[in-house]
This record gives sequence, C-alpha cells and structure tokens, in this order.
Amino acid sequence: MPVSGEFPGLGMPSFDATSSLDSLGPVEMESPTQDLDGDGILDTFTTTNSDSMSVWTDSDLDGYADQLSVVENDGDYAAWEYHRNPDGTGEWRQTDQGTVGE
Ligand SMILES: [Ca+2]
Ligand SMILES: [Ca+2]
Repeated sequence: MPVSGEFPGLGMPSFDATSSLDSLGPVEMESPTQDLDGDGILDTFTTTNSDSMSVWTDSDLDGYADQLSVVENDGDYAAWEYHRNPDGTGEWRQTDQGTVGE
C-alpha cells in the first residue's frame, strides 16, 4: 500500500510503465494543480521522477484518482483506470501500454 505523504506532493506512489498496480488501493488526490478537461475545476496533478512522469486524474471529483498515465523518458507509456466494485472494493486495471511513436 502506498504511504500517504507526510510532505505534500511527495507522498504519491511512483510507477513506471511496467509497474503492476494490482496491490494499489484508492489513491487520494492531495492537491490537483491542472484542469485536464477544461471545466474550471482542478482534477489532475503530475508527479515526476528521474525516469518518468505520472499523471493522476480524478475525473469524478470524489477526491480519489480514477486514472493514471505514466510516460517514461524513453517513450514507454502505460495507463490505468480505477474500477470500483459493488462490494466497495476496487482495483486498478491497465487500459493501455505501448511506446510513444510506434
Ligand atoms: Ca476539470
Ligand atoms: Ca475519483
């Protein structure tokens, strides 16, 4: 499980395009900084590390991320969506993976 951050913006889990998110639960949106869909409400933030950039989006604005896209510096990318099950559990499912430009 990801550890929620003691330091704002530094507590987000970091992944690359080949990560498995099977054991990752709901991810709280700490402080969105971008408005991805242009409706005037901040819904997205981006984290970067030395190898990749991760884009987290909370499309239904419930405070938890629903979509994650990771793009590595070498062009590999992957995307996941969080699916909520009727029993209240949920899981991240990979929706896309590939290499930019191929
Ligand atoms: Ca928005
Ligand atoms: Ca959400």
